[in-house]
Amino acid sequence: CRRPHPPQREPESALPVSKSIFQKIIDREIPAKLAHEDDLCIAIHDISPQAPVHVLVIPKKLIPRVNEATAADQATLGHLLLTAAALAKKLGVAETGYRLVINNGRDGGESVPHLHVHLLGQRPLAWPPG
Ligand code: D5M
Repeated sequence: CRRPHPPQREPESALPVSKSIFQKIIDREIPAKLAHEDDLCIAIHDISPQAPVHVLVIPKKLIPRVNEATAADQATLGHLLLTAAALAKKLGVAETGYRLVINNGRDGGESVPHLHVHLLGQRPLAWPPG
């Protein structure tokens, strides 16, 4: 028969799903210097530190960025901040001060599409950020 073939599309499940670098770290497929781990998150030392203390607090659940977080993520989001504050104490920067940063999207400077909170400290941090 001469029926035109509609363009074939892969079913959603067959599309290649590439894991983010952080998912690979969570799954222990690549190494990282771990600062903390619990049921909801891990924290690792940044591979390219921008301050003497530079740790990333990363939820185990894949939330690409804060823009995509939903009400169901409320407890996880709160946990990330409380974990960052606890790590600031553990790493000795709570007294002098520190900064928590979440880069969101292109103009926000996001480079890894898996939500993470940067904890930066142990040096004076300029404001406004670049
Ligand atoms: O931040 C992404 C951050 O992730 C950036 O500061 C580098 C860091 N990074 C990238 N790969 C690794 C590995 N493998 N280990 C530790 N840290 C890493 P963003 O806010 O998305 O720009």
